[in-house]
Amino acid sequence: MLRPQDTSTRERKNLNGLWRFTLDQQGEGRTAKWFTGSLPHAREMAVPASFNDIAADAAVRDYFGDVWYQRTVWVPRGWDGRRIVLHFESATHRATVWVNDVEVVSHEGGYTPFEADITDHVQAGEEVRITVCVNNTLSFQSIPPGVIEDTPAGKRQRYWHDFFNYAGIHRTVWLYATDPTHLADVTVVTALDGADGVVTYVAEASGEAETTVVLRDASGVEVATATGSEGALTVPDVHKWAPGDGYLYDLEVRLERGGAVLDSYHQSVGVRTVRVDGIRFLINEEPFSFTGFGKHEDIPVIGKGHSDAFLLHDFELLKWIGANSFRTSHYPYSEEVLDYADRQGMVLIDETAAVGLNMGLGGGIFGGQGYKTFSPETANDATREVHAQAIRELIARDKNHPSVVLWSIANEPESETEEAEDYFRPLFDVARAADPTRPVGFVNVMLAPHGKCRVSQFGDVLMLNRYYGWYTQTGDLEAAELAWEEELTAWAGDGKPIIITEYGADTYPGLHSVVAGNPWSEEYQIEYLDMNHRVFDRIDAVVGEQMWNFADFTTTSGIMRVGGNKKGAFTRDRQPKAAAHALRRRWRTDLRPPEPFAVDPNTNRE
Ligand code: GCB
Repeated sequence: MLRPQDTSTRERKNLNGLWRFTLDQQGEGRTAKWFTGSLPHAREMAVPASFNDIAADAAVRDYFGDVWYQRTVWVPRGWDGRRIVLHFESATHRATVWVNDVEVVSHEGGYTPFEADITDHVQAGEEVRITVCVNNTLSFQSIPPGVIEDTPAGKRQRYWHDFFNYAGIHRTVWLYATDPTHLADVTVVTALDGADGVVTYVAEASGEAETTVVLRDASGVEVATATGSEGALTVPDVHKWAPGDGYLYDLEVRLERGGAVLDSYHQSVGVRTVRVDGIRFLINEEPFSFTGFGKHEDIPVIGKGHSDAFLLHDFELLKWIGANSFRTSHYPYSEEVLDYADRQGMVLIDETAAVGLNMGLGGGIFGGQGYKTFSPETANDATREVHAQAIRELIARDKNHPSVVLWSIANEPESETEEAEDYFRPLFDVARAADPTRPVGFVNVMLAPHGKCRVSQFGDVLMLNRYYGWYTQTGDLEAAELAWEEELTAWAGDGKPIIITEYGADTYPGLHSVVAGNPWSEEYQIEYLDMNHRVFDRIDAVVGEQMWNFADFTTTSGIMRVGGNKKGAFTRDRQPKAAAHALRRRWRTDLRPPEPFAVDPNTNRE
C-alpha cells in the first residue's frame, strides 16, 4: 500500500476535522445499522485525536467497546472516471468502514494504515456519508492483549502494558484519486559500492503499463534513470544518508502507456547500509552507538492523536539533548514521524504493538495475574497470526525509511518458557521474510535474565530493559551497580551488540534531596543514570543507551504511578528535569569542555 500523496497524477482530499461521534454503550449500532443514517445522540469529535481526554467525563475516558464516527464529504467533480480510495492512516484498535450503506473495509490493529477502493460506491460531484465503527476492546487475540473481566461493579477492561489505552482515529483520513491503472507498491533497497550508491527498486502496478524511474538528488538534478518494473540504479559519488545527515534522493516512479503518464509517485530514498558484525552495529560500515530514548505518542488532550507541532518540538528537544535515535515504543508511530526522522537523520528502532504479552509482570507482591501468558485460552495460535500480521504490516509500511535500522517485534514478552520459544521462533522468520535487509530483535525483560531467556537466541541484536536501582535494589545504587554489571557481562558473552532500550527512574519534577539515594527526587534520577552509564561504559558490547522515557506519559491509575509514569527526562508538557541537562552533558560531545592541556613540566613553569 502506498502512502497517499499529491503528484501530477494523484490528488488527495484531507478529511480531518470535526466528525460526528457517539459511544455505543449498549453495543446496538451494528444491529440497528447506524451507518444507514445520521448517528443517534452524536456529539462532535476531533480527528485526529484520541477521544478519551476530549470530554471531561470518566465514562468517555475509560470507555471500551464500539464508538462511531461519521461525516459527509463531497467527492470532487473532477474525479469522474478516476479510481477513488478512502485511506485511514490508523484507527485504534480496529475499525469497520461504510460508505453510504455499503461496508467497504474492516481492519485489525491500531497503528497501521488501511484503505478501500470505493470507486463503485461514489459519484464524482456528489456527497457521500462515511461511517466508521472503531473498537478499542483488547483481548488475548489482539496486539496488544487485554481482557474484559466481570467484577461486582460491572465489566472492566484490563491490560498489561504501562500506558493508557488511548483510542480513536489517531491519524489522518484521506480521500484520494488515481488513474485506474496505478502503482500499488514501491520497494527500495540501497547498497554502497565504493563511493557509489546502488538503489534497487521494485514497482508493482495494477495493470499493464511501462514503468520508468528517475532518481534525482536533493537539488532536483537527475542522477540516474531506468525502465522496467524492477532494476538497479547507480548513483555516482553518492551522498549517503547517515545519522545526523538526513540526505534524501527522490525516486519518481512513473507508469506510462502510449506516451501518456498514468501514474507518478515520489519515493524518497536515503542511501545507507545497516549490518551487524559481531558486537558492532554498523551503519554505512561504521560502528554506530545509539543515544536517545524510548518514546510514546502521548500528548495532553489529544492523547495518541498525531500533532505536527509536537513532532517538531520533540525533535528539537532530541537535538538539544544530543539524542541520535529513539525506539517507537510500543507501537508503530505516525508516518509523519518516520518521514521527519528520515529528513533529520534520526535513527529509529521500529516496534510493533506487541506489548504486555507477559503475565509475570504487574502481579508482583499484590498477587498474580491469574492467567498464563501462552495457552489455548490466552495468547494462542490465533494471537500469533494477528502478531505476524502486525509485523508484516509494520514492515510493509516502513520498509523504505532509511531512518529505520532495526525491527523490534515485541516489548518485554514472556521469554523464559518453552511456550514463548515456540511462539516467537516463527515470528522472527516472518520479519526476516518481509525484510531480509535489516536486523531483527525483540526487547527482553528483567524477568528473563541471561541464561533464562529462550527467545534472545533468535535476535540479531540484544535489546535489554533493566531497572536495577529502581524496581530492584531501590535506592541502593551500589548494590544495583554490582548486580547490573554482572548480568550485562553475561549477556556480553553472547557476542551480539547490546542496546539498553530502557533504564529509568520515576522522578517527580521539583522534588529534591540533599542526600543521595532518595528515589523520586531529581537528584536520584541523575545518580541512577550515572550509575547505569558507568556500567555501560565498562562493557564493549553495549552499543546503545535509550533512557526510559523521553517524557512523562499517561498510564492507568494505580499506586505505582503518580498521575502517570514519571520516568521522563522531560515532563509531559516537555519541560526539562535536571536529568535532561545531565544527559545533554553526556550525549552532546560538541558541548563538552576541551580536554585540559597536558602540562609539559619543561616548558610550562607556571
Ligand atoms: C518497562 C516497559 C515500559 C514501562 C516501564 C516502566 O519495562 O517496557 O512500558 O513503562 O518498564 O516504567 O515500568
